[in-house]
Amino acid sequence: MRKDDFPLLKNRKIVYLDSAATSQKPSIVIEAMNDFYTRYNSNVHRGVYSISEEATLEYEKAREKVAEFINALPSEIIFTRGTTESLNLLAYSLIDDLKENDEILLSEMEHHSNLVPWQQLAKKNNIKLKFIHINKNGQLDFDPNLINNKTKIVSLVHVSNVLGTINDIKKIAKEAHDKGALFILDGAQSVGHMKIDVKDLDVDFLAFSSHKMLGPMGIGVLYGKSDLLETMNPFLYGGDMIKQVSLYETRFNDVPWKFEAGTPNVASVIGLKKAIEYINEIGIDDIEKHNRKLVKYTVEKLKKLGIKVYGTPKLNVISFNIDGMHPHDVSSLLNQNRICIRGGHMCCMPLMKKLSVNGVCRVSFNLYNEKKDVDELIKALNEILILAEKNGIAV
Ligand code: C6P
Repeated sequence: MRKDDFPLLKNRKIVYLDSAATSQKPSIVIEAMNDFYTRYNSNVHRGVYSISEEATLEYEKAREKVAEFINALPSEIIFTRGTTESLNLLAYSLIDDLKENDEILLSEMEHHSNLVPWQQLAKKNNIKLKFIHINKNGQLDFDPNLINNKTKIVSLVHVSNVLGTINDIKKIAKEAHDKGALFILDGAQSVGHMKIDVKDLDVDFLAFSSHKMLGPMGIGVLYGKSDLLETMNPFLYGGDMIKQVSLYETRFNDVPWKFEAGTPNVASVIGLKKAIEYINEIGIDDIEKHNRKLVKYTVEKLKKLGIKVYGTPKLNVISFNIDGMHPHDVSSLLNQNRICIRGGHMCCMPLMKKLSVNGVCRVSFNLYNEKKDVDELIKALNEILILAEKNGIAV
């Protein structure tokens, strides 16, 4: 699907299978950022001269584009550095709403960025962390009794970056709301890969990163329901997030700017807008279908080779191991065939513990991948298996 739109994939003779870490960027994204720096580079919300007004206009148009993409209002879109910063923003801003013995519900499949910030908050305020376990199919074993009237926050990943599981968010978000808890969604691996409608899912907050959905690095989004953002405290203080400042007092700006202190990453915001336009042009449903087909095809091929696949991957990512071989060794051997995959703990150490492994090998896709890429991977893995057998490594 339109591999030629991605200059890196044309310039380097590689099989790129690490899009869950970061996706490649189409040339229109790169060109839009170049255009900003060569034609109207200036700060936003400050200058009254033409190029600054142009930059502000493009920056705010990008906010509208992001909002439309997830069915939100522009005022509900906060630009951050990425999913990690969006989740940290929440953990800092919500700290005063949590008191001793309140509970936060997470799951065993969370990325460290949806675990460590809550651990820190829990330690500070003596809050209890609880976890939804996963079953042997790699799915959440959700028991509604895990949420009670002490639960203040439920924060879950949408699509696991290890197992490729798609969690039933609507069901758990409803349960959280019925018991008066907030629901936060980590959409790092789902936004840009499947249709996301925050109203339909009824999540209170959604965090995601531009660089995993064909956009530039260094920019991400926090969506929040308007009424919640209005009452929350800012996370960072400084320029642009204020309305009025005296020596001892500050009146904060309106949302979303209240949460965007300092000079933002304007070029990347503009790049993200182009990435969304590109995704819209191809069609999110077609992208999802394409990636699901590739996942199914790959899982079948891996299983035929006798390779252990973890969970029941559905979207974008597949994790596996070759018995007796460290994932880093498998990744290095694949690299000798110009195949790029990720090997290691995937920033999910508790999940690795649950799977009783130190790490996994992970392949992940985006719309530019083809069956041909999978065939090259399978051929190389087959050679690794033969080599392992020759060297007496248990396979
Ligand atoms: N996962 C991976 O290779 P940032 O780094 O802030 O853009 O995204 C953090 C993050 C949060 N949640 C999930 C589910 C994620 O997958 C990630 C990033 C990458 O799996 C890098 S560790």
